[in-house]
Amino acid sequence: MNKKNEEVIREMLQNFLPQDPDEGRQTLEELDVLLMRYEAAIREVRTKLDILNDELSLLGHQNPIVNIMSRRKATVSIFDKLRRQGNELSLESIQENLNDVAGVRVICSFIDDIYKVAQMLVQQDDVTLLSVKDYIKNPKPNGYRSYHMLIEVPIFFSNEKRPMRVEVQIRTVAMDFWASLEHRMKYKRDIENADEIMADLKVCADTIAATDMKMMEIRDKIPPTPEY
Ligand code: 0O2
Repeated sequence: MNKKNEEVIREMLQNFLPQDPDEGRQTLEELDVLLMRYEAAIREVRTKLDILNDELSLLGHQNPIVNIMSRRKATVSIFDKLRRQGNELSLESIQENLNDVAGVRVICSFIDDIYKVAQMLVQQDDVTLLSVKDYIKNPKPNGYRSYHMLIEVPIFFSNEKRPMRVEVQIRTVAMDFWASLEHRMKYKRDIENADEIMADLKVCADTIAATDMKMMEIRDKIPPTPEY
C-alpha cells in the first residue's frame, strides 16, 4: 500500500469510527453484523436462482443459467464508494446510499433466457423489485450490455425479519466476456492509446450483440434434444 492510500484509509477509518474506543469497538461489531446480513441475502437470492434453474432443466428447457457468481463488496470498496459519492461514512449511510453491497451475477446462454430468469425471480412474492436498468435494450455508449435489477428480499434472523437489497446483473456469456475485459480499463487511467482500445471494444460489443441475436435464431432452428 502506498503512502497516499495509507492516508486515505486512515482518514476513512477516522470518519467512520467514533473516538471512544468502546463505541468504536461496538461500531465495528455492528459493521460485521450488517455485512453478514448482506451475505445472507446473497445466499437467499442464489438459492432462488438455483431452484429455478434446476426446475427448468427438468422441464426440458435446457439450463437457462450457465453460471451464478456473487460477491459481497469489500469493506474498503464500500468506504471508498461512499467517499466518492460524498456521502457520510456510517452504517446507516451504507444501507441508504449503496445498492451493490450484495451483488449477484447470472450468466445465461441466450438473451431471451435473461428476461425469463428476471421475470421468474421478481414474480416471487417475497421479492420486491426496486428498479431496473436494461442495458441490453439501451446499451451504454461504450457498448456495455447487461440487465440490472435492484431487488429487496426479506431475511429472517434470530429475532427479526430484515429486507435486504441485492443488485442482480443478468447477461449472456458473450456480454460477460466483454464486460470482464472492458472492466480492466476502469483501473488503467494512464494507459496509452486508451481511445483506440475503447473504440475497438465498442466494435466488439456490437459484434457480440449481433452474434447473441444470431445464436437465438440458430437455436430456434435446431429441434430440442429428446428427453430421456
Ligand atoms: P464493480 O467493480 O463491478 O463493482 P450504482 O451501482 O448505483 O453505484 P450505477 O453506475 O448507476 O451505480 O449502476 P449501474 O449502471 O447499474 O452499474 C453498476 C455495476 O454494473 C458496475 O459496478 C459494474 O459492475 C457494472 N457496469 C456498469 N457499467 C459498466 C461498464 O460500462 N462496463 C463494465 N465492465 N461494467 C459496468 P461498479 O461499482 O462500477 O464496479
